[in-house]
Amino acid sequence: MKNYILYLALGLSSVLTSCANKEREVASSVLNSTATNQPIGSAKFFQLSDGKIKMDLEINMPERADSTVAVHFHEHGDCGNMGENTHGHWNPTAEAHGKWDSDTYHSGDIGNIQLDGKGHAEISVSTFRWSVADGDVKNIIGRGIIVHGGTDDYVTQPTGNSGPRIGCGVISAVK
Ligand SMILES: [Cu+2]
Ligand SMILES: [Zn+2]
Repeated sequence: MKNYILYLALGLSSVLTSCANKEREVASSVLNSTATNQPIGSAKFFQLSDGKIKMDLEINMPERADSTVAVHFHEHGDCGNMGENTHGHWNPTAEAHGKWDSDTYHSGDIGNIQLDGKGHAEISVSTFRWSVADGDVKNIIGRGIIVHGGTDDYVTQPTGNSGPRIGCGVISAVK
């Protein structure tokens, strides 16, 4: 009987834990080629139980196999004019452009991503720098995501000299 109660308690606590840890998708973006308007990838955002938001980013650009692209969040969620309408890097903390997790960087400075022999890459980034709360300066909803065809040098201000805008998406809320 004692064992039975113990197992019941363990079972219940694991159910509660798994609910609490469940990642909820809160936003997403389809990335399209600025040249052809065809999909080249996606970003999915999940609210984590520790308060961070996690982005799962996938890129598929066979024409860019075995090269790097550079990814940033840009200010405006408008991919018109070959991505130029997204304007500059989203910068809610008024920091300098830089490498992710360095001393100073924009909150969407994802940086360089290595594509494999098929032009594919998947990365995950989790951070307290993002939110999906209305009125929050960290809110990522409605921002643009730009894929650049060059290499982010992490130094040149305010862009990293990352090259042409080859892909673009808009971050939308998932209800
Ligand atoms: Cu950029
Ligand atoms: Zn930047």
